[in-house]
Amino acid sequence: MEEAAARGGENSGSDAAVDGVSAIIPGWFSEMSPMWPGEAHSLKVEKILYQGYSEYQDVMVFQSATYGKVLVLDGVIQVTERDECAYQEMITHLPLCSIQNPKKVLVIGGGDGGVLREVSRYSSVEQIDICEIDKMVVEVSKQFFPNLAIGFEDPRVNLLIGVAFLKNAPEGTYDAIIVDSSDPIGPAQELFKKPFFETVCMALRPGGVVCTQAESIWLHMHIIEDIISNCRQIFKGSVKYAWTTVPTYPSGVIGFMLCSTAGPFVDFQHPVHLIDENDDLNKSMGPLKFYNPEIHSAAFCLPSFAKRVISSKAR
Ligand code: SPD
Repeated sequence: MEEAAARGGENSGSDAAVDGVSAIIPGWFSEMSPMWPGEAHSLKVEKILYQGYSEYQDVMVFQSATYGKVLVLDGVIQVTERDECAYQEMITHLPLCSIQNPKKVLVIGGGDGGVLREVSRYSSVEQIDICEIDKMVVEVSKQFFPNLAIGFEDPRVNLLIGVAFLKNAPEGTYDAIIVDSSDPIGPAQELFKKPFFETVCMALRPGGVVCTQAESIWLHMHIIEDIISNCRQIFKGSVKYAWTTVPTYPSGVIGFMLCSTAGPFVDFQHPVHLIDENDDLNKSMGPLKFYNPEIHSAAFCLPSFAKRVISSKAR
């Protein structure tokens, strides 16, 4: 955490200069990582609200000047109050609106509760299991991000802290699995590897769907190519890449890998459940801020440079 605080924050006295350019601005949080070398998006810090070390990672919450409260794990922004909707709504509704009446849903990661909040909108859902490795993330979210952690209040939610859960999940159980992970450095590394996708595939019912965080087309095409190649081997149904805009994530965009198992065909680009302003889904938890059926289909349209790489591999 000292490292993260040194990148910005009110305690930073550093004004290190590289080639005459101020590299670290006191009072700002600058997000640096080998996953996005040579760039750092910065947010002005009003106040650091929490800093702690869990068994797995550094956990920090700060009040930013323009994006509300910000949750940072190991120096990387996970959520800001202002733009979290663009990520949580898309990673949830892209898969769940692609199948009829999802009943059993598993969330892997997602300890802040934002994805649970979105899954809770579905009256067809009977069971929501969430498997999060780090209980500190859950506790910190409950303390500082009530609008995300509200997802834990749904009585259909079963919270499992730890890693073993998925391996023991009975075969063919879930209609949908949502993998809301951090980046593949640190605790989430395994969630980007082939054995993990094999386990996910086993846990899904025929024609079941998975949606997993799949990084940025601007920065991580090599990671995306690896994910697609693994998923093509493992998932015998559809394999598609979609993306959304999240201003506080590196490069301002992030993508999702959507796959279905052998069974009833899933046409991810054309949702079978059309949520609109008057939909029952929206009433109890307030209206959706980002997702709609048009943006669902548009999310699968890729810029040419990415289409050349991804469309040749996806199906
Ligand atoms: N580069 C950061 C990617 C973070 C993705 N996961 C965010 C978790 C939000 N529930």
